[in-house]
Amino acid sequence: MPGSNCAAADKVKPAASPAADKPAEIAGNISYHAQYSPHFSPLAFGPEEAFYATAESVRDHLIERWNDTYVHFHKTDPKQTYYLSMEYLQGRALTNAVGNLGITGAYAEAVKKFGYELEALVGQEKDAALGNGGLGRLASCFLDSMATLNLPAWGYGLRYRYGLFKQRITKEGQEEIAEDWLDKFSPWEIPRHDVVFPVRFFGHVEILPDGSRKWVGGEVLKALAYDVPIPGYKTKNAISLRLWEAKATAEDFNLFQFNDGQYESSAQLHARAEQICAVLYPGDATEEGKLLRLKQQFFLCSASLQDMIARFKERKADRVSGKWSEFPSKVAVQLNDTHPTLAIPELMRLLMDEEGLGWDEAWDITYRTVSYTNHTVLPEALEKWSQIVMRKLLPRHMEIIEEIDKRFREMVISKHKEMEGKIDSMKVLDGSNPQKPVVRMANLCVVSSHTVNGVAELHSNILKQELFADYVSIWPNKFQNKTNGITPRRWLKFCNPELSEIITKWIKTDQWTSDLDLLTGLRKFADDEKLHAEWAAAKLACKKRLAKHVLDATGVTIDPTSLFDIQIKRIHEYKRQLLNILGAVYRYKKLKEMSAEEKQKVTPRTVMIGGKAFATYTNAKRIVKLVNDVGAVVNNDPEVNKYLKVVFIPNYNVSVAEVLIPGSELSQHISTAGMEASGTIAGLRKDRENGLFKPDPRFEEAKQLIRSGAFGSYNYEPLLDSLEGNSGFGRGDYFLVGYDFPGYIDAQDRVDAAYKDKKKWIKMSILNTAGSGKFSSDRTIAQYAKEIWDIKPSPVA
Ligand code: B1N
Repeated sequence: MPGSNCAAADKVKPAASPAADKPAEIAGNISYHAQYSPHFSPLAFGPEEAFYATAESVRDHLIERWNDTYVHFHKTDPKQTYYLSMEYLQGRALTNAVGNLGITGAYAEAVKKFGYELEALVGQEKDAALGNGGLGRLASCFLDSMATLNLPAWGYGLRYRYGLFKQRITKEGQEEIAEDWLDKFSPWEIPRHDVVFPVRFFGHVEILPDGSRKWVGGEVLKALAYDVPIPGYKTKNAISLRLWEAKATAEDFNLFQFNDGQYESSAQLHARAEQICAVLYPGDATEEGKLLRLKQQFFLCSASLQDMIARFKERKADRVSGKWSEFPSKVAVQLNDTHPTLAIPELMRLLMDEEGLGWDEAWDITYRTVSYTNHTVLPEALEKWSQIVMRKLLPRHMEIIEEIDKRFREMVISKHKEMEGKIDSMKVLDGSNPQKPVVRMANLCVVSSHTVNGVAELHSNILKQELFADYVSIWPNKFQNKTNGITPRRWLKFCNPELSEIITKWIKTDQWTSDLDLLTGLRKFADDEKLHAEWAAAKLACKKRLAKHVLDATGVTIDPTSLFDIQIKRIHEYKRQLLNILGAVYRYKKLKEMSAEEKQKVTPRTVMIGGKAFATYTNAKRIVKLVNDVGAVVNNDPEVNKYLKVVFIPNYNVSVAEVLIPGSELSQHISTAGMEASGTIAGLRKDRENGLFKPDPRFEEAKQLIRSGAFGSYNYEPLLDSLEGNSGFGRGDYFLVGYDFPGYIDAQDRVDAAYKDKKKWIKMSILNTAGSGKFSSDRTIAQYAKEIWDIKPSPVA
């Protein structure tokens, strides 16, 4: 019985080797892990113990494939891509692993022998939340697609001890709690005691007798690899997500000091090593916080590049002594935003100072190896590092960056005289403020990469026409677009089995899971009444599951037949959750003014907003508080709560998204145009500054209701103030909520009307799904492979 004091071995004979398809043998292997990979007392085999033993059993399958894939790549020596990212939002792994391996049914049967449902065990797993939002989840979807497409490709990241914080909602609003995802252990990672590299910080540069330069001194930490096998869907390939952990050595431990009772100073370097991988994003309000983030970035870059070079050498004996010109035809490095930019000077340093190459050869190799993805044009997200800090922490890299900058400027003057006037904005080093000279990381990336890409058609056009326009005249072929995508396995097949089955049934194939364009096959059934009935039933099932989650997480009961309106993403003023909640406030006010008869005609709606606010981002936290306060009033108002509920979904993360997304009917993506796209925004802001903007009375009504105290006495004045006045960042309605409010309300009225026409709504839903094939990350990754990396599928036989 679940949770009883009954050891696994009492029930099932242990078996050391896993058999993929026979539930009895799988159960034996689970039992084996419960006994021989013990982490718990043998007396209990509750859901938690059962989860860990099951995960370890699944891991056996993963390790087999992962080893085979490594050996296969070693023997065939294909060109390999390394994706460098400070973030991966992996979420849970069990459902995905058994799903990709095609052994879900067998494992579900097997765990029944212990009295468990697989879904119940799945819920035991903690999310691996080593990322913030879109950028991190994109990296995780990419890994799934790389493995599925049999591409020789790996991810590199950091093994943060604590993931993104856990969000708790209290009377005060958001509270952050450290997310201890490694509290017990992660069954999916394999510590690689054979993969260790030194990483240096601080120190100085020495000039050797032969004129070469060497970085010495400072402090040296060890980077230890943890491998997370990433299985492809319906393939034998499993690739690696290699996460680095920082360690100090025994030599760094001062036994003398320790014995002398100086416990803290005896283990100083150990403490500093622990800091590096402690958290995902150290608060950067202080100089220490900034330095730590830079250390993290360099740690990732240095360890990963040393590892790539070691593998390059490992694959062919004669590479030990060189053949460096071959490097770019064997290695592609993709920088996920500017966060791993230091890979550029670090590769230069390793090639010159460690391998003895000259500048020109090292530069040619680096340039042909590295490419860079830009994810945003938001000015405050474009990283700039203090030259002073950089020179202190990484003196040799600062020299190399200076040389890159100098050579770039010389190149422009000698080859593109017409661009000379633009050098100041294009160059890498910006010393315009002598007190605070900075390195512009995006410029360093553009200058040093063979390819730069944006992540959506519109965004890439802005890069070419605005942010990086000057570089386009120097390198017309450097800039590309790679429209983002998501993995259809996790985000459709596994999280929405109801809809998946219907799709497979109607298009008569399940191949859409690896060829999402096949969804166009739904189009010809868009008016079929039988499909409509099945489609509606599947959606209702997902909405009921979501309603249960909402009840469990918040205590609020929501009506599964109401329109589920969802906005889930990091809380940010530019993403405009404030526009959404002001819209809900306005809707509430109108409902209050309606007669009972008028209300009968209203489309009942449940507004759900979920997302985490950065711990020090005060206005974002005020928005969280406001959504909760509005919900508390609206949901408890018997006059309106049949027609409107407002719910803040706490602790939005990947596994919560897996419940929310299938149940969503209206997905709100209402960021200010121009924050991720172009347009006439500058003109609109000018209008405000000149007093030409006239706010819509409905906008004033909504704000007034909040000011009246209808949602409690919390001081929302600073938040509402940000929507008023005429100028300044964060004031003067910089994100144009007031400007878009009337259009937004009108659009929501059209949504209400459309939802009433059930037939039309379902048809739209079917056609949207049918047209979503392009947004598979398989398509995205296939394009990266062909158009940027020049790598080819290499399936394990
Ligand atoms: O990257 C996603 C896009 O879909 C989103 O539109 C974009 O906002 C997001 C600094 C970022 N851009 N920039 C970041 C993340 C962490 C950090 O420290 C910037 N995230 C995005 C995937 O392309």
